[in-house]
Amino acid sequence: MIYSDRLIEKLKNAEKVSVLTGAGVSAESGVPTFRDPGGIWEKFRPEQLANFEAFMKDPDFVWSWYQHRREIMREVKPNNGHFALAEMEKIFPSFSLITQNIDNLHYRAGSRNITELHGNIERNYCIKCRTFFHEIDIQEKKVLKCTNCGGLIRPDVVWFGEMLPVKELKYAENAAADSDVFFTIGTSAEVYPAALLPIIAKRAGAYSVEININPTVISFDLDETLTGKSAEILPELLNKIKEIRNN
Ligand code: BJW
Ligand code: ZN
Repeated sequence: MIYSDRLIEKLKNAEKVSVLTGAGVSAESGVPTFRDPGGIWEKFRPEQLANFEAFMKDPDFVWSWYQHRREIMREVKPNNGHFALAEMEKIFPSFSLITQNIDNLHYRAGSRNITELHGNIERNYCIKCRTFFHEIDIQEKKVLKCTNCGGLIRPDVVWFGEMLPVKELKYAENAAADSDVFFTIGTSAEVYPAALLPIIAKRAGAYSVEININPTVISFDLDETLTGKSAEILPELLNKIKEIRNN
């Protein structure tokens, strides 16, 4: 990993650190990303499946796709990138982990101050009466109906055209604007409004760092890019942080 002296200096003194994660942090756990070659969206564009109209048109199809992903997400384990972020939470006085992921892997790795911008695949709710259902039978390939009112049950995730959860987005925007260092990790930064967070942080004066295997549309707007796999870079960075903050 190649990093600047400036980043080390910033991390040595940082009190408030925030992180935005995307599908790339879970890639090495075996969760397919959205927009990389071989990702789940190769056959379907994200907009085709992750929207309410698609669900209403063919609920069984969209539901079975989420069930398939639930199976993957339950089988996989957090990787060293998730674990390193959980450790960092204990080091900095303020540490906000903002994620676009719905896969629970940050929580399973031990992170606690997590803000989920796009929901969580384990939560589901009835589109008619809004009753929540947490334990959904993983074998069930067909869409389930609400036991209260018979309405369709959908995953509690944010589809295109839907508002992000208001409290979570507000928290994320405030955290971004109030950070000494802001990391953008494993996201293509193509989906809004999450993609604005690194820009908000940068404009508010945070030292803004990207960790990704490839350049993204925002790379040039940020202060520094660490190129490589997050499950490799984050543990190295954690070791460095431990070293410099003990001195
Ligand atoms: C590695 C790696 C390794 C690989 N190590 N890196 C402004 C401008 C233009 C459009 C809009 C705008 N504002 C809103 C919009 C519309 C839309 C939008 O953004 N469209 C764009 C496509 C242009 N946004 C919305 O609709 C949002 N809602 C909204 O704005 O509401 C307000 C509103 C509503 C109604 C009327 C008016 C206003 C909602 C967006 C919801 C996104 N939902 C999804 C699905 C969630 C559920 C599910 O999972 O099924 O969220 S789409 C999908 O994309 C998912 C992800 O969270 C999200 C981001 O993807 P991510 O994580 O970045 O993944 P990838 O695959 O894109 O990138 C992976 C990256 O990792 C790559 O860069 C790799 O290189 C890297 N990588 N391996 C490190 N090992
Ligand atoms: Zn109902």
